[in-house]
Amino acid sequence: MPFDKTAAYIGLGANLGDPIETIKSARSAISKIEGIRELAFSSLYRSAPMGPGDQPDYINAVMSVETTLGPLELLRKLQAIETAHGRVRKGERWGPRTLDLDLLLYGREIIASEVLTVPHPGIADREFVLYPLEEIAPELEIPGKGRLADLVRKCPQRGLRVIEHV
Ligand code: PH2
Ligand code: MG
Ligand code: MG
Repeated sequence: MPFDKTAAYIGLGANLGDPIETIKSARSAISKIEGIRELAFSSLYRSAPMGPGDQPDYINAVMSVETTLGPLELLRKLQAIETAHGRVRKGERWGPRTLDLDLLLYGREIIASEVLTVPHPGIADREFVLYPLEEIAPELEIPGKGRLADLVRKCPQRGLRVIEHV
């Protein structure tokens, strides 16, 4: 039986250990999940930490995939990859982490459940999400929040910069 494919967007972030290697390894792990095909991957960006300032800069990127997995199945797979990369959940809000994988968008769906909010609640005001997202999907419309290009224009860059083309 054929399954419907949905385009999903995933935000990748890391600021402990070797963040660049971790992001690359996570990309590869995500691409290998059964039921997922990578569509696009942004440049790697360096960004100042949002939240507590006493933590290293982050490396961030955004990828788009096509998937036959449902949103919760996809979330669970991403969480397993976070754990496999040494992620320890300490419950500190916006604290440092070896790997953070955020499900930013799942098709045009709006989801508000206890375990998953899509579009990601921070999507509209995070330069380290909006700019990489615009790089790979300039025409994107964020369900409930408007055109990506308009959100980018309203979001200061805060020193965000491209570090590597991959
Ligand atoms: N993630 C956080 C907290 N702060 N800051 C930047 N620059 N990039 C992130 O990905 C990030 C953050 C928690 O998920
Ligand atoms: Mg996050
Ligand atoms: Mg997260």
